Amino acid sequence: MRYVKTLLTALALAVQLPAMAAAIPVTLYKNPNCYCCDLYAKYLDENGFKVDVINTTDLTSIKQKYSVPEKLEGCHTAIVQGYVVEGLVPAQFVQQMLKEHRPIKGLALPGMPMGAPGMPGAKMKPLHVYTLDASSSPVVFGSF
Ligand SMILES: [Cu+2]
Repeated sequence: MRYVKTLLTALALAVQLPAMAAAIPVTLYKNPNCYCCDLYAKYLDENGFKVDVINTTDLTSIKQKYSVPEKLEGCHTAIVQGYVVEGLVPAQFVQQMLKEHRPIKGLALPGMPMGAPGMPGAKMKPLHVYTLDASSSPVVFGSF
């Protein structure tokens, strides 16, 4: 029994260490009353990121500061390696953008659609992640 316990501990460490080493820092600005943002922060933490949550009741000025267009607004705004990640964008798209060093300002998943990371329920239809770019109308970066 003791051996099994030691083995399990060793396995758990082996699984955790690489993920911790590679964790990408994220600063996430959210309203203290929005619960899906907390679940989304937890989701990012479990998917290769290390999230620093900052509660604020003045998200409007954060969105203005990072020039998030009104039609692309989500319930929180996150900053990752100089990119803006607006709303409940799946981790895979954030990782893809970082890996490919995309020449965009960031990504956005507008609103709080069901089935997005941090939101309960099933998707009603495919959800689209848009590029954040002040110069042009939104372009679909990816769908899920
Ligand atoms: Cu939220």
